[in-house]
Amino acid sequence: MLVQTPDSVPAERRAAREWYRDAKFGMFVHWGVYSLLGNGEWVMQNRPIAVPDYEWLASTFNPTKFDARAWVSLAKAAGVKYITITARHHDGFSMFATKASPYNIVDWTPFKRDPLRELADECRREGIKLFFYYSQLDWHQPDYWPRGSTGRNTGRPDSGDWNRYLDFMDAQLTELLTNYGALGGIWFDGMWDKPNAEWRLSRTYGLIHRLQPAALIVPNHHQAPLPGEDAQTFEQDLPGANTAGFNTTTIGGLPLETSLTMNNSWGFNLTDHNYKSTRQLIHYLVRAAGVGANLLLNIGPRPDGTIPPEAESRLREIGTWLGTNGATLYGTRAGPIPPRNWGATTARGDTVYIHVLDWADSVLAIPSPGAGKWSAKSWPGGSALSLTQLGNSLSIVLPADRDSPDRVVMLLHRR
Ligand code: JFZ
Repeated sequence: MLVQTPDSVPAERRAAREWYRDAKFGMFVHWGVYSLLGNGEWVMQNRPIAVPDYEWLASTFNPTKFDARAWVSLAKAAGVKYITITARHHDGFSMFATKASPYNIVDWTPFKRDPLRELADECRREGIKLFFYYSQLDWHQPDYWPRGSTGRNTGRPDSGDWNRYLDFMDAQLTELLTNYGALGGIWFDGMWDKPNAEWRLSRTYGLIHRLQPAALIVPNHHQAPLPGEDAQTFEQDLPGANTAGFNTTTIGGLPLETSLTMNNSWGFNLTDHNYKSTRQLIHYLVRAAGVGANLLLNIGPRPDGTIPPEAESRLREIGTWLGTNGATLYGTRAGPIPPRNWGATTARGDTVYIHVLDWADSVLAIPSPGAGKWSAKSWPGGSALSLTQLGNSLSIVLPADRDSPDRVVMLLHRR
């Protein structure tokens, strides 16, 4: 078993963790064979679809309009610092060139291209970090045996070799960490399917850290972090909240990330137009930063490789907003005032940013973030705002624009 004390994390990875804490905003991409059916990434399990039928479907996957440059240029316009994309989801289909199984986009489909290679090259050119989502759960491989709580209705034999399955995963991870340049890291998901299985985590994590000492391991198991892991993730909820029922752990000292769907689906859903508004998404991003967490905001590209217009327009609008307000989020840490109904706070050095998200009035009273005298300026613009200090609280006359998604106040120590 790997024993991890803070000192045993090498300098490269400590630096990568700080980079990741600064990043604040990532783009999550769920894209695969399932996108063809327009009913989310769980369609194989939910319908259910037997392995031979799904294999035929995979043989038709031909996303001729996929354009890595368009995707990465959208990511840049949105203001994200990294992309996390499904290299292999629970359906077991590899969206990359792999020698470990013919069931992959290059060998199995008329497309024959490796979209992850194209994306990795483009991300490197544009300074966006790339993370690979990798499912530990598999609904296709016979060796994923004994089965867990899902994947029982795909017509596989009741036998398999678990260790061979784990070797298969290690072989694929070796390819992902060898053939695509420096990665941001690996985003693991699916262990929850067999919580009591021997996942050989220390061996797999050791392999990853050996191949790329700066790659982060981001697990989506929603348990307390295990040795070798670099972040704590939350899903469909802010750290500290648990409306979706996924987030039952307490927040520890590792970097935090929360993933979110823009509508109600991860993988492409043809009829789900229930998108959150740009304003709601900005609020989520700000509230995540207010607890020190990154927002990993999902898109589900269509099977032809294009991105749904509702998702694209929202990403561009968030990016425009970040163009003006990004300095109050990127590189900050959770602010001194914990989340409030009215909003959230972030901080960089001595500067505190008060993000007023839901407050109808023109004056806001808050606890003083620290001893001494404070002054307030509006962001952007930097014009002085009237501030009255009364004991341990500050009353601030807010920037006038009440319709803005976030009235940002910059608080500075008065000298
Ligand atoms: C998982 C996947 O099953 C899903 O398809 C999607 O990729 C999402 C981002 O991650 O969903 C999860 C993962 C973990 C839990 C619940 C749903 N959990 O631990 O409760």
